[in-house]
Amino acid sequence: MRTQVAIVGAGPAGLVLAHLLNNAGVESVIVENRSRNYIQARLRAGVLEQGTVDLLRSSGVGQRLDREGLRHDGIYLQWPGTRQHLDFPELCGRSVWVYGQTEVVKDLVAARVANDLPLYFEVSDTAVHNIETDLPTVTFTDADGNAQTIHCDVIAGCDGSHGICGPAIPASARRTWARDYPYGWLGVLAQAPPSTDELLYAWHPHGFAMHSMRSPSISRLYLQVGVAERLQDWSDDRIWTELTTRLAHEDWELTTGQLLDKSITPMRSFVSLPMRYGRLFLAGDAAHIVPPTGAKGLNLAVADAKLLADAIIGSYGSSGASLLDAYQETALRRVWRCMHFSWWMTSMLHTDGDDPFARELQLAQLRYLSTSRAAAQSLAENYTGLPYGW
Ligand code: FAS
Ligand code: PHB
Repeated sequence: MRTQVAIVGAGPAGLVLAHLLNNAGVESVIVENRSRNYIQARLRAGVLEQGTVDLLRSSGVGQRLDREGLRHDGIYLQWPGTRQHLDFPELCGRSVWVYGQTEVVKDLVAARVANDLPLYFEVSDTAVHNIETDLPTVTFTDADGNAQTIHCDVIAGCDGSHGICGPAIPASARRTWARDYPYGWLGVLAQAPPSTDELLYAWHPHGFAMHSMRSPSISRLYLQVGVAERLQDWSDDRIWTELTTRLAHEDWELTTGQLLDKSITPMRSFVSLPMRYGRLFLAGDAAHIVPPTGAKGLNLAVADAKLLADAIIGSYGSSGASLLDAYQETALRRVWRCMHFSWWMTSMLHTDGDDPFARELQLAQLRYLSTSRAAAQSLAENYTGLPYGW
């Protein structure tokens, strides 16, 4: 088959890219190795930056978000004896929305299917070819076992942190930066009404804990655990007991309930360059990974997709190749800003061994955020998302 843009991966990056291209009349084909049900149920991010919400609305897929999304005007930071609210609109004039990545994916897939646009699920053997020429191709085996070839102008590698597009770039041309953290998150989805109106990030001597949510009846909570921890060692009771301990504050009570899902996610910071090699462009987790503490992963993927969409659309119009040529340099400004913010939030809130000096530094940073408007504004403008093109 022939198209203008072949997109590998139907996560937020691939789906947003395809949607924005379609709105501009640029054709694309998406190939995805999982099923529709799988990608729509895959528990991932929960917070959308103001810019992401504005983009989904302006591009015509924000209707359900407006009905069901929860606008949050701040977060709570907590450490023993203190629970401090940061008021985002007051600090930086922006908010965030709690609307799960699962819901964003559902909305974008529904729009793609409703417009009868090509999206191949459950493919296998995906591979990219001739990426250094003007005639790149993507080959794959479709769900019926048929070998397929897509002839295109551009390939978008939106296949996440375990995809095939990044590795298709010769190792001699690649450079990576990586930091693996000595801890991860044990995440649970609970049939329990949230005990807090806005997200609660808590530093505790036992380790970090966070209270998020998905709806007025579903809570999403996280516990810092060591990298060697195994899920089978964490009974529901042990999880609730530790969450209750780490989130405790004055006469506040944590509402518990049935656990619907639990998983352990490792944490790493990772950047892989180039984000462009010939006619192959990488976006989202295919190029960079951030620890989830700053709620940047999904939003950075969407920002890449918006930037790449504008560049591709421009290349068929008056911009010529200039925006495509500038893609990596422009994307990296936001990537490294989000990389730093995610590392900073993670380092401030997660205990790492029993280093008393490090703990005092963390508590000093938290106290500074609760007493300095300038410090709080810096967190607020990063958490709610810097404007596109920043
Ligand atoms: P994605 O990984 O979402 O999508 C890539 C897609 O490509 C997948 O659907 C995959 O099946 C497909 N694919 C891969 N290889 C392929 C191949 N060879 N052929 C065809 N298709 C292929 N971010 C937050 O902000 N907050 C969080 O709490 C949070 N929690 C996370 C928990 C986990 C377990 C993980 C892995 C990530 C989490 N993230 C979180 C980050 C996450 O939201 C990512 O940043 C986001 O999904 C990035 O979107 P994409 O770049 O589209 O990659
Ligand atoms: C979530 O609700 O899953 C969530 C929210 C904020 C984060 C990370 C995860 O920083």
